[in-house]
Amino acid sequence: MVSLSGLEGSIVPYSFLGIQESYEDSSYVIVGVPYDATSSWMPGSRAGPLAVIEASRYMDPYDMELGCIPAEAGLHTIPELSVLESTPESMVNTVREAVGKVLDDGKVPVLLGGEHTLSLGAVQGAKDEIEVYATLDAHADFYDDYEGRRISHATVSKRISELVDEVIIYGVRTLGWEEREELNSSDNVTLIPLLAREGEAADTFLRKIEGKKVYLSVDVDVLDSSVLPCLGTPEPGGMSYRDVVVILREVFRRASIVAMDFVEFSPCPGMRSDAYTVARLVYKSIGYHILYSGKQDLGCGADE
Ligand SMILES: [Mn+2]
Repeated sequence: MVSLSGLEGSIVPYSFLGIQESYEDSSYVIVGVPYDATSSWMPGSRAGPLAVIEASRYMDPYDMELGCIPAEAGLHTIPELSVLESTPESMVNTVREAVGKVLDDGKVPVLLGGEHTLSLGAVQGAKDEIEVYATLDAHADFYDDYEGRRISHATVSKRISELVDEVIIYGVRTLGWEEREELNSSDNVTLIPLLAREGEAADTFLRKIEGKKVYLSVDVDVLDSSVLPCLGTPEPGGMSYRDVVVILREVFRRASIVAMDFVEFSPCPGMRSDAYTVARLVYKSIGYHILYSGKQDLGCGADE
């Protein structure tokens, strides 16, 4: 019999950042949603959560920009939700229940996709606590139905607009004609194209969320496809990593983020750097949340 007891302490858990605080003592709960059944072009985002978690295990918990260790707020990674074979409707229900439970327990859900559709379930679970659904996305995801589906990665913002008071979509750089028509007849949705005049688009977006309770969805295809090539629906002309981090910091500074997700990352075989980029965005977001929510005093931002 090989004894594993002596190995304790030398085993890095398969959890975000390789850290596994108890659920009870954690402020942030990482929830992987390995689902890509409605992806129209390239499926593969089912492997996103695991790739991001694996890459995150090689990231230093110290955040140089903030001068603190955000992980000290307590990170807990739950097992991936069992949704791989689910219908979109049943995946959405599973996500809704998970997010509702984490919020009821007074913690912040951090979801890793998986396709964008999961945001519908997450918003359902967070509905009573949010005023605004804000998303960074290259796409509007505003079809009323897509390929015969009402619940799909391409209809998710439209479905969410039927649930919440206000939807703000920032970073869009491609739009379907039918989406344009749908947007014109929706009065609670603001679409802010990335190609609006330099600086102006970001200001408009940030003004819109100022002081609000927000569900934040980061579709990582808002990044330029040269920065992050492994995506379900890549689109050139996007943001740099630096652009996104600067915007995210302002988002967390100005709004109260109730829950968040990072979706549509679809790992390419052999490519590791982009999984790490997504992991870094997730951890940056947790750090900014700690800095501006003021719930923990970990010394974040003290040197600034
Ligand atoms: Mn997208």
